[in-house]
Amino acid sequence: DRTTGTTTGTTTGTGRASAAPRWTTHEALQQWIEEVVALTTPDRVHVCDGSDAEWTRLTDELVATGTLLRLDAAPTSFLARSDPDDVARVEDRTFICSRDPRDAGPTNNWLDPDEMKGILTELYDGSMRGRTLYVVPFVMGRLDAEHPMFGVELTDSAYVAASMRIMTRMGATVLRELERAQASFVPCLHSVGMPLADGQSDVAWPSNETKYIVQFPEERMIWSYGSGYGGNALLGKKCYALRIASVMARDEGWLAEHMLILKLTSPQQEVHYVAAAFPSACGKTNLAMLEPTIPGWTVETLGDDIAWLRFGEDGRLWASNPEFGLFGVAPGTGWDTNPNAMRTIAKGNSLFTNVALTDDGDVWWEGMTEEPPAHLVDWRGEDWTPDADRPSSHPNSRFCTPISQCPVLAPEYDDPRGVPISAILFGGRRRTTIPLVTEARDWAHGVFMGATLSSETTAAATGRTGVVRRDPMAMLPFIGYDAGDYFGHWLDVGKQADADRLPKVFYVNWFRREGAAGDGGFLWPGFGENIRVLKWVVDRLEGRAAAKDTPVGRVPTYGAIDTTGLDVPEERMAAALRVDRDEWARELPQIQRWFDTFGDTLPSMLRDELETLRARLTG
Ligand code: GTP
Ligand code: SPV
Ligand code: MN
Repeated sequence: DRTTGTTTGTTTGTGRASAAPRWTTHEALQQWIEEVVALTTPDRVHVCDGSDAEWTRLTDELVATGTLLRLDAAPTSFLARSDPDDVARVEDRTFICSRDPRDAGPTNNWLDPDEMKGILTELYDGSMRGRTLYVVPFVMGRLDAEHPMFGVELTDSAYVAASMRIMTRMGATVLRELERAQASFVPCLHSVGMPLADGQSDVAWPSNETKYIVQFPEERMIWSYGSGYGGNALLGKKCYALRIASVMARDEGWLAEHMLILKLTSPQQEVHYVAAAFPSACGKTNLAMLEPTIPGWTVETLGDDIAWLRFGEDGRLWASNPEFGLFGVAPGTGWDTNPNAMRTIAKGNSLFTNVALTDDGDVWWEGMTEEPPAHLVDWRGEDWTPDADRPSSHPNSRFCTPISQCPVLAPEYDDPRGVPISAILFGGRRRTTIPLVTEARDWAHGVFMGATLSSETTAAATGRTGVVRRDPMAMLPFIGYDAGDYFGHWLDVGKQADADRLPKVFYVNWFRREGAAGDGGFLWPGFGENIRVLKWVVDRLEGRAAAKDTPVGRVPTYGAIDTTGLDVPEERMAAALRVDRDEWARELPQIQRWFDTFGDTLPSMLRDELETLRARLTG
């Protein structure tokens, strides 16, 4: 067939002049594939059509090579164990290679684009030897969008090709549309960086110690090398839909954000759509699929990780989820915390990575059930029993599953217009200081809340965990340009609409703990009980809930959060909602230092907000 073949004999000699196989009638794509083939010298090229037969072939091959293990208890799902050194996003190896270093800003790693291309071209030279190059034509968002957002990933990882089928709309229909329109696309080049010599047998998880995750914002191009894991390798996700898309959004007047989208229906049948930005592994998937604990409320899911927000003709911000699947944190996901995620993966067709294997051929991870099984094979492939002093699953182990299997998927997920957003929540993981919920006074104050958002680091990225860092709009690792300019863009977005059409902004913290140092247990039960906070948010939108003005914003008055049937004593509730002047006095210099890392790109409006906060706290 035209889409599969050996490249032998076509990559030597004079490049295009030789009889290169015709992979596509898309001229630029054909030429790019030829260039990559010539550079990386794969043994075969396969253009993915996205069919069921292809999925079967890919997963069969991955089982044969030992990358995947078919689950006896769930035969349409598979387990992968990664190399122990390739388990999360590598932020210190992630670069924004803008022409001018100033355009990468103080929060990104930068290298001159030509220099970076030199380094990577050397690494890519022959890097696919012995492997298949998969061509994955995909679209972020819908193919019937006004301007479909095309990408093509060239990867030497079958695991990545299979995962891309879950996470994006991809395959023959996308390629046909690309060809018909000769449309432009974001080129995404990916190699695990482990060529195979003649006769050399493969390992289960090929990768390279040297890793580079590189965005070229002006060229709208992505080059990734050395890692096969998650956001490092599934290039439609963080690299395209956030880093590159945030640059497009800046230029075109919209927003590409690290946000879940949910639909909330009140007992009075009022419908509100909420978007929420929490840093990695801080509760987006859980909130997006929340099962309410109070009667009459319904939550439906539209997205759990990425939202693209554009203004509608009505002057409101409309959000859509450009993804097609869920790539969720496994540990902590259980029938009591996130039953809808459990129901989603129970339907099969899922790839699990770095979780434990049960004796009857199913997956298990910490938090799935209260009691662990008596015996497991852990994520490294070693025997594990409950008395082991290490977790059975890696803290950043993941399930990758089609979003269409989510039993509470909102029908609007399939609406190309998206949904009009009533409220934006910012949230982080903070043991102290940040109240359970705070309402911003206005858009500028909301942008200040987002710009100063802070959270304890998690296992979603390599490096130390539990360290408080500023994570503006939960986008620190994903802003594709200068973060000061990004704040300015957020403020500009607010100027594009009437104030009463803009979403109201709230700041939430499910993770505040007992004790002055925040070293006790969680003050707030979280998970399904978070509906009580969402209820307060809706009641604020509808003008029926009480709030008191504090130096940091509006917090619920005593009793304004519905605690009916909830076993949280009054003092605990008060502690969760408390605005503590001493804690905030310690927060101020941290915010000041954060703002000082920006030069003149920090909008003066945000400095003004900081001075207002300072004055309110000391006044
Ligand atoms: P990414 O996919 O990395 O962007 O993460 P995410 O924001 O979708 O995080 P997710 O919902 O997967 O949650 C990550 C961890 O936070 C899990 O271990 C959850 O158990 C825990 N978590 C989520 N919601 C709550 C909550 O309301 N309270 C508490 N205490 N923990 C929560
Ligand atoms: C995150 O880290 O925010 C994720 C997982 O959603 S990854 O796709 O690896 O970026
Ligand atoms: Mn994420």
